[in-house]
Amino acid sequence: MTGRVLRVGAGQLGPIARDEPRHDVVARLIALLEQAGDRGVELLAFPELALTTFFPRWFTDDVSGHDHYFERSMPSEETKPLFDAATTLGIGFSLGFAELTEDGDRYNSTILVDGDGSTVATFRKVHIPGHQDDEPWRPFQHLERRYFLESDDGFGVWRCFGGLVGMATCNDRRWPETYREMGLQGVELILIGYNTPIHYAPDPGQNSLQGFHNHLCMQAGAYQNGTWVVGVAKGGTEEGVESLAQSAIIAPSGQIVAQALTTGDELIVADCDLDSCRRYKETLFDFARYRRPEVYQRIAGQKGVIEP
Ligand code: ING
Repeated sequence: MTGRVLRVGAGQLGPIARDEPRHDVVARLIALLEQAGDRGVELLAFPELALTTFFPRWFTDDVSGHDHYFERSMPSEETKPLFDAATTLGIGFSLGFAELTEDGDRYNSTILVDGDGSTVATFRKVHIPGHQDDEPWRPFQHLERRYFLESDDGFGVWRCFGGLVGMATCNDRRWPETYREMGLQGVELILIGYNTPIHYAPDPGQNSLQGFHNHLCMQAGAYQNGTWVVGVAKGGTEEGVESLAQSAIIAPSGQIVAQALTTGDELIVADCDLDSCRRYKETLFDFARYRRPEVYQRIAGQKGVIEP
């Protein structure tokens, strides 16, 4: 290792039951945090919606029917022990949670907290997959478009942990624009939590490819933008739905340097040399030298396909 090495962890979670109290989940998160402390981790990434079961799999007539899964403040009374433990250990972390704002807006959010306990930023998921209304033909729902707004904040990058850190959430990782938006800000580490059911009702033929697609999009995003990527799952069979685990830490080369072995609560760790990003940012992907935005109008200006 030569440069600015940041020891990063991914705190993968196994299933969270529908009625599992926040207190019990926070205890699981703190257990992972303590394992991370034993291994000298400086920044620990937790999954998307890490405090509760993936509730968009169930339809409620009134959208507020799931509001008990949302946080009205972060930290809250139930999550404060996690923040306190992290500050005591001097470990920064990212935590996915369902955010209910004072205005009554609902977002699929992730908070990034520095090692001294200060909040760096809160990211709100940009690409919201799934559907809006009950579709009884499905074995389970994916109603994120019913319960979460699409964030218009886009993708930020923050100077913290000795480098440039960004965030994305689950479906965001499937869109190349996600990585490039942060790549154009010089990002060196992207933290991505996900909850990904193996079964994809619109095309079950993709089920067997979920693991391949999961790593494909994150490895490509890492390589094409010269950045580290941490993908951290809530996996296992949660309320009867088999969800992808396979958390991974990916180098700017696109190589997977650490990967979860189980589908349960599991810590994986890697020493991320942030200076190694330059091997790609200053050669193949020297954006200032090689990119051609003057011929990319469609990417930013057009939503759907317009055939010739
Ligand atoms: N989950 C899924 C994801 O993008 C999904 C939605 C599932 C898409 C299966 C394709 C196949 O990983 C979330 N929470 O975005």
